[in-house]
Amino acid sequence: MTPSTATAVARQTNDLDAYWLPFTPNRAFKRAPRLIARAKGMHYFTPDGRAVIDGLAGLWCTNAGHNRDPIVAAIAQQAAELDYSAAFHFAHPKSFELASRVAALAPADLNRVFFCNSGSEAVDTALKIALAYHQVRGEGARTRLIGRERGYHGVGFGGISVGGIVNNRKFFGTLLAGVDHLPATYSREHQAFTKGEPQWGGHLADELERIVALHGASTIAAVIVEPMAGSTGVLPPPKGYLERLRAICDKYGILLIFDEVITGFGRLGHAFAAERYGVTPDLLCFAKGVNSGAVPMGGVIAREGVYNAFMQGPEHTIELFHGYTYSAHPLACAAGLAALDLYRDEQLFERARRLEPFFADAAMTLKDLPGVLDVRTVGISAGIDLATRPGAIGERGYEAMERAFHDEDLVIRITGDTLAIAPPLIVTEGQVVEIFEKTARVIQAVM
Ligand code: PXG
Repeated sequence: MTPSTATAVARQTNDLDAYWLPFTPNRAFKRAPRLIARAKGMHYFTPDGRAVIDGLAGLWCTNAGHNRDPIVAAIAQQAAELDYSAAFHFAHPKSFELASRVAALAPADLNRVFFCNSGSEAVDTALKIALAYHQVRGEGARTRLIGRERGYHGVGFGGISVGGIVNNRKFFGTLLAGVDHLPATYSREHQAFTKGEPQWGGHLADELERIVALHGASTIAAVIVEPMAGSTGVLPPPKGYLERLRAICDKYGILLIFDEVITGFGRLGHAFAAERYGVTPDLLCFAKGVNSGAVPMGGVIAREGVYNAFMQGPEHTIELFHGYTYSAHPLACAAGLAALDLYRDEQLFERARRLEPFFADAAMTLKDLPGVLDVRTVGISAGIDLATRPGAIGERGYEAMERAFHDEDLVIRITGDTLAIAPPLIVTEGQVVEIFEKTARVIQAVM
């Protein structure tokens, strides 16, 4: 290699230009990159060896902590044994094993598991199953989908159509037709500084009655909500809200979909939020925590009756024209089985449930800092609203995230001027205190 080619190669491999980062201001990032080289347990390590505490479990996914030995070993062993086998017309043993284990964690008769590779795909899968379910039962006029303002359901066209975040929608054309939205359940006036489920807001579920009255129940296929809205800043459901949605859906034959991509696998102290709230949806979307974020994976758990509606007709015909090359990928399944073992053996869901009051108290220490407009908590997650700088939405939040990383060795999440904190479920009480003390200093620094 000539010296000049070597320089060119070196420049190429260190060049930040080619990579277009997702959901990131690329130019600002590339001016001051935040690079992560390794991770273990509760910590990331930068290329120069700085330990950074992970206050967000990756992106709400590494619930068992980073680089856990049993998960790493399971992936390595699986890669050596079977890298991939055809997902259509064939299957490998671990796909059945993981489906059974996931179904066993889900409440009631949520016991049929369809695999995909992300939360966005899980949402598209659930919406398609809902539409097809009505079709195969002879109610093909049920095509309307109902989401919610401030909802996040990933970035597929289905997900952004039922989602309620304007920036995720307004650039992308007309989206799916026939979608309506429930109002968001958050009101600072009625709910500020609440630990857990707010008292106010259960009545907002009755807005579904208004939508049914407008369109007619016979045109509505499904309602999709996050039991706790994560992306828009940790919005726990008001008391009674989910129960009322369930009752109205039952009354009109509408399917209820819970998007548990964030709330699944322990975030709220239970395997699923459906268990915490005692409300069983007809379809439940999961991803992220299913294998502690180690390999891309998502899925949908369907109730027995939904699955059975498809199992009609001649046995040689495909019942659902949907699936992905990497549905139930062997590496994702192997990682999933190892993660579920860790959740069970270390009782991480129970641990999260026990830790919740301590976590909530620690979060509320931020309450009286200047510029803090609200602190909300539920399970092992907290949302903190900061006052917006005049004319500069999101600037203070962005600076908080930068300062947290560079000055406090802490990763937090931001959405606008709202901070989110949701560490891995292995977090200790001492680390909870550390995370919120660092966050307090960051908030003071950006005011
Ligand atoms: N549904 C919900 C409820 C989610 O939170 C998705 C679907 C999409 O998942 P995928 O795997 O396609 O990204 C999500 C993802 C955040 C943040 O802090 C949230 C998510 C992802 C990244 C960041 O706002 N949630």
